[in-house]
Amino acid sequence: MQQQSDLFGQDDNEAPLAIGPGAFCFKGVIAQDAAEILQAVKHVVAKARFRHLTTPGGRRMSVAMSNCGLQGWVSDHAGYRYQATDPITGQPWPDMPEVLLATARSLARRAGYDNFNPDVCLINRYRAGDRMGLHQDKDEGNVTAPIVSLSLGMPATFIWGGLQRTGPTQRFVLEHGDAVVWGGEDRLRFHGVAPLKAGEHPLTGKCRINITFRQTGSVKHAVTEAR
Ligand code: MD3
Ligand code: FE
Repeated sequence: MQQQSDLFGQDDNEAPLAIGPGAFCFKGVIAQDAAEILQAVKHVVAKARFRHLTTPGGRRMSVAMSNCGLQGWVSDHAGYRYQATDPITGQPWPDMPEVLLATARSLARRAGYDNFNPDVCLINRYRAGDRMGLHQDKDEGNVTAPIVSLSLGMPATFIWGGLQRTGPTQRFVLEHGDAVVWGGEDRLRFHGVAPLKAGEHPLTGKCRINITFRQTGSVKHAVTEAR
């Protein structure tokens, strides 16, 4: 990984922006590593292709997904879950590329979450109009570990609510190169993504790539305390 940010990103040692008691945003922090990260994504999806999962209720998700790591998030008529094999190929998910693991661990540590050991890396691909409805991420056995998210390519409006589905929401834009770490009391907040606007980015074309790192608790010796 390179050691300097671009003109508009945060420096490697700069404190992140606290957007909640346990949530921290690093604007532009991965912009310099974007090409390398996208290369790693390309490598993963060559083995575990992007696919549209079906919700337990039978709806096709507009966002296309893939995974790497020891576990992957899947959804079908039977429910949402993590599993060690790709349902399309029956094979284990591709290994988590070192650049992805190192980036996630470094960002978690900088946000105050030491010993983050993600065993899941979920890769989301948004095209124009694709959205993600308000939801909580609670399928991980270990909700004391944070989630680290990386945004690449087209910008998206992120919607952030509270611990109940109804109630006030905040919106902010996640842009190319941004990373956010969500832990502590913000870990179980409802959140979603507004429909992606059409456009193009030099590195990703017409899409947005979001990468989230999670710890399901299946990693042996994982430290489960957030701080
Ligand atoms: C806030 N992805 O994959 S990442 C998801 O941009 C997901 O693709 C969105 O929500 C995306 O589940 C948002 C940011 C994010 C991830 C996890 C969170 C925000 C979060 C967990 C708790 C609170
Ligand atoms: Fe989520």
